[in-house]
Amino acid sequence: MLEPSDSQQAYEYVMAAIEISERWKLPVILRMTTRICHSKTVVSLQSFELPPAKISYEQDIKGRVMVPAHARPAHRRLRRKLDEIAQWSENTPLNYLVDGDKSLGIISSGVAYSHAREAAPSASFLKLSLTYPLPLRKIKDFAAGVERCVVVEEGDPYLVESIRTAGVPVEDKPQMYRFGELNVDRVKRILAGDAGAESSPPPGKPPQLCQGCPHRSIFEVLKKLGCIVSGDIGCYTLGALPPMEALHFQTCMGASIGVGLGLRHVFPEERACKVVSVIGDSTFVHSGITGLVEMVYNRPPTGHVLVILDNGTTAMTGLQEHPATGRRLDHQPTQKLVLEDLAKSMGISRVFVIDPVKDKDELERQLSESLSLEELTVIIARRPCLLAAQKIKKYEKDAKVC
Ligand SMILES: Cc1ncc(C[n+]2csc(CCOP(=O)(O)OP(=O)(O)O)c2C)c(N)n1
Ligand code: SF4
Repeated sequence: MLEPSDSQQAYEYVMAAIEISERWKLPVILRMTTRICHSKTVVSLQSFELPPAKISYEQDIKGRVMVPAHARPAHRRLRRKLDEIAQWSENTPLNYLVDGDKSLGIISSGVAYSHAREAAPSASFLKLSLTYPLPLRKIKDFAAGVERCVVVEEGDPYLVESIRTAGVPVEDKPQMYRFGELNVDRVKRILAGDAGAESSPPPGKPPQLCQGCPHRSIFEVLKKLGCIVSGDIGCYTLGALPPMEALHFQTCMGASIGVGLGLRHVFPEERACKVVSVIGDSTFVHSGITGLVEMVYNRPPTGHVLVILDNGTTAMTGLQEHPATGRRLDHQPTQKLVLEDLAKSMGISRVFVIDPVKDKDELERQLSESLSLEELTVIIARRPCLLAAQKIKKYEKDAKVC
């Protein structure tokens, strides 16, 4: 696992991760945390040696098919590789020392390192960028060479626990700093051993659905009908926040259907028939389809209602295309996955396509009727995202010209 501390390292470590991965044939995690992703620092571009354009293929069944007979030796290989990487990590420039005053040594990683450099500019540092497996000899030597050694890491105490387990006495941060992000002031307090109450941060502006977002009218209807809504991840997750508070569950991408079905199965009947699953079009294509198969295969006694919020794009992550838009990521036309045809092909007869803004009354009527029937219903609430609507029109026009 590699942990960058700023934009430059985020850029460079992509290539470092590829090199490690290619050399040891292992997946490498590039651990990006909130502040690294949401900050900007100057980046100097570098010329990297790219791997050969032509990939050669060699058959390696024992390495690529993990039946038990292959998995047992693979486990030994994995441990061997991790030992090798741990040895290599003792000398790689990814883990580096910053000379300073020996009265205070700080072991740090990720964005916490940048905060710590600012909080204690004259201290000695061991900056760990390869944080799994750890260079324990380097860490021991560093800790032995300073009077006081503090581990400054954001979040849960992974580094400090691993280092202490290896028998190296290091200072931890007080428990309160385990929660929330660190910043320069908090790191100063950690170094001062200050566990006193912190002033509360200024209230942030909570995110909201855009004014006029087509998702809004759907949540208004769901709320009006007193639905128990099993939701998913996308712009529409904001339907959970006040004043709407009309989305009641969200677990992981695609879980809305399975969770909704589970509720339908275990709730008493009068409550079960209020459960609705709500999922965005992109999320549905990504990992909701298996849930729809389950809905048909293990049908709850009260049936189920699924609403697919088809705004014609992947709004939350930046308006990307997906298989149900009929365009590839570069917006060029391709075969379109037709959501209503897919649902019908699974044997669901009650499939409706409704514009949730123009035909809001019809949406309410149809939802209300569907909740009263013990059947399987799929409602596709189709209306483009406000931010995507103009672009979609242009892509469609360009496609016609071609
Ligand atoms: C496993 C996983 N991959 C990627 C993401 C990032 N992500 C968040 S929302 C989202 C898709 C949202 O699109 P859609 O469901 O169409 O809803 P919209 O934002 O358009 O309302 C993605 C890919 C994630 N949360 N989880
Ligand atoms: S970006 Fe689109 S989907 Fe997201 S809140 Fe705004 S209008 Fe709604």
